[in-house]
Amino acid sequence: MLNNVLLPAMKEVGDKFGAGELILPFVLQSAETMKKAVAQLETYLEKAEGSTKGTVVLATVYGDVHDIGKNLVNTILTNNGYTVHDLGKQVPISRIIDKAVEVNATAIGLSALLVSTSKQMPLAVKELHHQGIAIPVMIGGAAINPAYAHRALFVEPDTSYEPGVFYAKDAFEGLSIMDRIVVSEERAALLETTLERARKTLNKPTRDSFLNAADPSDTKRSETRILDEVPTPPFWGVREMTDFTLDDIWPHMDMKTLFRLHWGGKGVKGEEWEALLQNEFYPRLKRMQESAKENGWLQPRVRYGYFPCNSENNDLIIYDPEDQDREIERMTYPRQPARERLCLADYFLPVGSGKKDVVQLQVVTMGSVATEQTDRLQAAGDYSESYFTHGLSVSAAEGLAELVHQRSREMLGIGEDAGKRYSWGYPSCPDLEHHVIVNRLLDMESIGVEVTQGYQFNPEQTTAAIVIHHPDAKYFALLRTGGTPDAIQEPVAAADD
Ligand code: B12
Repeated sequence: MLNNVLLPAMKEVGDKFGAGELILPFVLQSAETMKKAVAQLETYLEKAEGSTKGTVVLATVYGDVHDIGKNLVNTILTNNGYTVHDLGKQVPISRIIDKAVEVNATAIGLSALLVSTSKQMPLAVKELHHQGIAIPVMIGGAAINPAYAHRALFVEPDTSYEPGVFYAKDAFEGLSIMDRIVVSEERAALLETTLERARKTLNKPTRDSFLNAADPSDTKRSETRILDEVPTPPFWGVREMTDFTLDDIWPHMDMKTLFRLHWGGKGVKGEEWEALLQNEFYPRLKRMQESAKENGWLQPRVRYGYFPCNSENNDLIIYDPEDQDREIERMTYPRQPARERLCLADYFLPVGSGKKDVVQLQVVTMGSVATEQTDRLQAAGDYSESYFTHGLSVSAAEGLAELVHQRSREMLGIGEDAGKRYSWGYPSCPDLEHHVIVNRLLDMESIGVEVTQGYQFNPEQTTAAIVIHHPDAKYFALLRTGGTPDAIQEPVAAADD
């Protein structure tokens, strides 16, 4: 029953997903059914009877709290015949390796959200190599791509990690990699093609080489206008914004991103899309918004502030709101090496102007309850409900960031489209390390947000931003030439979080 009916059925579900005939939430509902059916069968099955295709130790890396991706991989592998040991999030490399050795893992699976935390992956491969442990490693996550895995494969410039390092763009690619790893001829072929491609990648420029394309000694200001007047903030310093409800957030949510990206409706067209909206997404959204209000699993909080500031070369100098000539923080931004040679600092009045400018900083979160709700549903096998819940909580966080930005424009008395909001980790301000400075300025702990070792925010449905009032502000990338380096450079989302 398992091998001739259920597993082939799940394979068919995977194929339909791959062909764009079935969206992720419905794949997850199939996995829920599979889980219940297998639970029935297991009462008759002796575990030893080879009822597993292989063992995978799965983890979200140290410093990273993003687990929806990992959970999807766990769900797809578990319900396609693999035994998964899911170690959770923020997992140190030593614990992952110890578990993999203990359970004689067929493979290790690592997940991360950000470039900063993804750096744990090549470190883990080096440690495995160093300890002489030969277990294939699969990696995935929003901020990496195949080239990243190619680099992680080479533990020394001319030494590759023998069992292989494999990038998977989604859970089903992870499944097909596993299905090849467990068949020795297939595994050898996979390793060979991966090595071949990796050797080619080694000669390509890395992300860092692009970021470092921005020459820090190039500090000559761009042609960006120096404003005569700057807005007066409603107050100097930091406050918690409290005069809003979830009902105020919903209108600021980007429905297209929610339905297409966070709820997996990408690629559905025409009548089928209309039907999905009318029969599924709209009624579900209404139901979940009501449930969030009644059961309190979305707890939005905001810290924001206005600081006197000036630019100096590529630096944004932030002064003490109480003593406006006293410098308290300084953030250096990369300058485009070509084209308009833009740099975020240029949007502020230079020190020499003799006047202080104003910068707004904000951090918004949906709180840890959203994550607990998502984890509870995942643990109970309600995979699709967990996915929808994570999606709505993420979209609400983005909506809240937009609400705060809109309110700030009103308070500054500038047009509703004036200025721009930038989040660290995106091209025009790539340094996630700045989150530590922003935390000092905004005291994020006071609304339950911490910055992890990987410069990520915990709870995960949190975003921070620098808001620039300059009417000419625009989003820009540092890239000099085309071609994709080995990690995200161009913004995926239309605008910064
Ligand atoms: C949703 C989202 C958010 C949400 C939620 C984030 C969260 N923690 O869940 C919010 C709005 C809160 C957010 C915030 C931020 N974000 Co954001 N975010 C995204 C977005 C749009 C989608 C990520 C996502 O959830 N995808 C859906 C899940 C299911 O996919 P996934 O995790 O990638 O997993 C799948 C595959 O990758 C693969 N996979 C993943 N892991 C593994 C492991 C194995 C073994 C295998 C086989 C497969 C596999 O399979 C999974 C299932 O198919 C991405 C861009 C993008 N389109 O990917 C940017 C992105 C990740 N964010 C980015 C940034 C910068 C941020 C912020 C730092 C911005 C800021 N300064 O505030 C914050 C940080 C948040 C924090 N907690 O620290 C950047 C990261 C770039 C970088 N420099 O590292 C990205 C890449 C956008 C960009 N273009 O630059 N973000």
